Amino acid sequence: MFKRVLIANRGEIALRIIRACRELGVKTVCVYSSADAGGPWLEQADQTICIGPPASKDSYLRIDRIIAAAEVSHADAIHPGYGFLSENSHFAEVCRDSKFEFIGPSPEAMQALGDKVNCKRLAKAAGTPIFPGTDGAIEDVEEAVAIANTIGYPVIVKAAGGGGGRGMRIARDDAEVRTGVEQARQEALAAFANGTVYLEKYLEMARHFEVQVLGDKHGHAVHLFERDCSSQRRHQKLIEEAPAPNVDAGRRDQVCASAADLVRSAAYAGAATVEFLMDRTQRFYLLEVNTRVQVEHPITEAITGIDIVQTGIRVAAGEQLPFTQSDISVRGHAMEFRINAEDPARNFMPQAGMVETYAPPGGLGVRVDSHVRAGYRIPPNYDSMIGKLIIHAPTREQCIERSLGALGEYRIGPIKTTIPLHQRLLREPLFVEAKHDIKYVERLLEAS
Ligand code: MV4
Repeated sequence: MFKRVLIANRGEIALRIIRACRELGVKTVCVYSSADAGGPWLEQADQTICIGPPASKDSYLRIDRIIAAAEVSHADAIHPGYGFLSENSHFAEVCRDSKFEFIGPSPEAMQALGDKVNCKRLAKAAGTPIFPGTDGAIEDVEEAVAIANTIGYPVIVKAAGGGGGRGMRIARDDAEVRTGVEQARQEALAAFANGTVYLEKYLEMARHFEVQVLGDKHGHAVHLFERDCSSQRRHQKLIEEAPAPNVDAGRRDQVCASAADLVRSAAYAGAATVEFLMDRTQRFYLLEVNTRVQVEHPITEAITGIDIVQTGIRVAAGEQLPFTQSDISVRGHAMEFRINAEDPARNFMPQAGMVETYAPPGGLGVRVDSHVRAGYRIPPNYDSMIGKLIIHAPTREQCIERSLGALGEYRIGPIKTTIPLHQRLLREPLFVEAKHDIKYVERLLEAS
């Protein structure tokens, strides 16, 4: 096991990683920006090092300064958390070259799955279900038009290097394919210097279904079942739940197993999430693979009893996965509510500033992962998530009731948060009956 882990992140996920390291007897070094000086999570680290000014590009994204901090503190591994450098294969490579273990996949596995064209090729070989579309990158636009006519409209043009909705164009006829390919290519070139685009069938109404996977360095990979993340607005998730409601056990086991097969085929070590869209008939189609621990990992921890962050650190240190697929089962139902310092009544405007009141809920099946306390000043420089409420109960119905209770207990002020929106969504018949889809939150917000 490692002696000292450097955490290249901030806020709740830095705290989550500190807690996992503590249980493993591993010392922690937290890097921070000047905007985060005095951050409550830093008190929990064994050592802290300021790496620069508030802007992420001058601190949490500065590979040279993070490596320097790892050197002076004699860390032996680096945990990237989520966001920032977590899916940057160059960073993973620099860590390896500098003799620090990157807690996550090898740069090769990260690249193989992070490139969507290559990922789709691996998925096809592994038997993971994919959308019909171009076989690889579009080289000739007229070939793409011909394929669009074969699979039928609508289609979508996507960037191989994209993600989270960037570099996508929906096309409903031949002319839109021609312009869509050009626009997606230009946008992708500008955003991530990779103009590779591909085309696939566009699914109008769908649910977002994602499979949690863990791999080790000994060729093993297992899945920890799935999460439904359909409650989102502009690609920002609001509520996630596990397991996905209203999915037949047979289809679910099949797609989850195929997700584990995919990451195993890439010799992947660490935590990964394989994202799918699910249509009305419970057919699944691969979207992309996230090569990091995700914000919503705790709901999977709740229903499986497996510590995902601890297991990620163990496998990075060379240990074998401490369980096999048949050891893993689902108990109950869990939901996560992202508590964002945003005002839903004012177009989700970020709310920086002083948290004067902070009183989190408690009780059976209630977990709060947050770095915030009364007297904490939210800096304006980073994402607006100030905590996560994770609720576990025996059934989905009980989970909704327990969630309403806990959200009602949660006191944060005077800054506005997403708590009232969550309370509203939990009373929304479409959500309660699990007949919602990826667009229902936006439709609901537009209608009111
Ligand atoms: C799609 C799609 C429909 N059909 N691909 C959006 C972000 C990126 N991860 C992929 N995305 C989508 N890809 C096909 N072939 C619809 C979306 C999509 C979406 C996916 C998941 C969660 C929310 C979404 C919101 C809008 C569009």
